[in-house]
Amino acid sequence: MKNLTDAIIENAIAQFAIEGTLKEKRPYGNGHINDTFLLTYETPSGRETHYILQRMNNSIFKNPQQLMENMVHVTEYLRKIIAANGGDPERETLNAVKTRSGGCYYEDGSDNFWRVLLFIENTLCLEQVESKKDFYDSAVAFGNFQRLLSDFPAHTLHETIPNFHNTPSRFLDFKAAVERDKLGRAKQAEAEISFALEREKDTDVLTKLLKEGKLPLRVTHNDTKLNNILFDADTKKALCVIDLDTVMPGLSHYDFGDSIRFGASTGAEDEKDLSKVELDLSLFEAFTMGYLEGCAGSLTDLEIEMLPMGAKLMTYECGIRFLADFLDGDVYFKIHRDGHNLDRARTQFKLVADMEKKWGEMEEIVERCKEALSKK
Ligand code: ADP
Ligand code: GN1
Ligand code: MG
Repeated sequence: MKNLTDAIIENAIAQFAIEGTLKEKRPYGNGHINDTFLLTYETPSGRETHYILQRMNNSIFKNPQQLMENMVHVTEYLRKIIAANGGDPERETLNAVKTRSGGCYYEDGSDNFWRVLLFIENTLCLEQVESKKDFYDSAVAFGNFQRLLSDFPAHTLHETIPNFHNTPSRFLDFKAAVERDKLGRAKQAEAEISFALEREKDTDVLTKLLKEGKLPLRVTHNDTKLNNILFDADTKKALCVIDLDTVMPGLSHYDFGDSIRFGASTGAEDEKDLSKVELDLSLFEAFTMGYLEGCAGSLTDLEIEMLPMGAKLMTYECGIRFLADFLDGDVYFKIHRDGHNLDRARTQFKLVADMEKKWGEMEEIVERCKEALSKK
C-alpha cells in the first residue's frame, strides 16, 4: 500500500458528507490492518464532534466494495434489532457516513479506498483484560453478536478473505513461507518452525467436522480480539462489536478461540518475556461462561465440546500467520519494531504449549459451564 500524505488524506476527508470544519486529524488505535485516523470537527453551532476515518487495507481485502457491502448489510440488520430492543443504534453498532455522492466508501483514483464511521464517544478500547468481568462481558457481547446474526441471510455475505480461518490452508501457506525463506530469517526461528510443523495433525480437526456436517456453519465475526469491542466508559459494559471486515460464515470456534488467544493470555500478544505468558484458566472460565450465555443455548453439544480445540487452533493459526509474515518480510501485519512478528508468534506458541498442559482443566471448565447454564 502506498504511503499517505496530508494532501491524500485531506482529499479523502473532503469527499464525505460531514457537517462542520475539520480541526484535527491524527492516527488512532492499535489495529494491525487498516490505517485508522480520528477526525475532530467543529459544527456550525460550536460543538466538537469526532469521526473515524479508515483507509481499508486493499492488499489484504482484495475487494473493498464487497467488504463495504457486507458491512452496510450487517449493520443495517443489526440496527433494526437494536432499535426494536430499545437500544441506541448509533452506539451499539457501526454506522458508515455517506460520501457526498451517496456512496458508503471513496476510491481516490490512486488505489486507496476510504470509509468514515461515526465515532462512538465515551468508550474504552482495551488492549489487555483488566478484570475478569470485562472479559466475561466481552464474551457475552461476542456470543450475542453471533446469535443476533443467526437468521441473517449468510449466502448474501461476500467472503472478504477466502479461507480466513481454514487452518490447513494457513498451514500450507506457512510451509511455503518456510521453504521460500525469502530473507534468510528461518535460522532465527528454527525452534518455532519445528514447533509449528510438529502440530500439523491438529490443523484439520475442526474443518473436517465441518465438512462431515457435524459442526454447523454460522455467521461469525472472525476477529474477536478484545480491542475489537468498545466498552461504555460510564457503565463499563461491552457496548459495541467493531471491526466488521471479516464477518463471514464460519465456526463458533473461530470467535471463541480468537478471543481466548488474545484475552485469556497473562501477557500481551507481543510480550518479549515469555515467562509472563500463559493461559489464565480463570479468564478462560469467565469467557466460556459469557460466550455460552451470549449464544443462549444455540450451540450444539459437539460445538461446546470442541471449544478447547477452537482456543488451541486459533492460537496456533495466529502463531503460524505471524511466523509466516516474519519469514516473508512483514508484509501483512503492521510492525512497530524489528522482530515484532517473531515475538508475536512466540507468545502464540507459548500459549499453545500451555494449553496442551492444561487441556484436561480446559475440558472440565467447559463441561462445568455447560452444566451450570443448563440449571439456570
Ligand atoms: P483494524 O482492522 O486495523 O484493527 P479497527 O476497525 O479495529 O481496525 O479500528 C482500529 C481501532 O480504532 C479500534 O481498535 C478502536 O480503538 C478504534 N475504532 C474503530 N472504529 C471506531 C468507532 N466507530 N468509534 C470509536 N473507536 C473506533
Ligand atoms: C488482525 O485487524 P485486527 O488488528 O483487529 C488480523 C486478525 C489477527 C490479529 C492478530 C483481517 O486483527 O486475523 O488475529 O490481527 N485481521 C486480519 O492480532 O487479518
Ligand atoms: Mg481491529
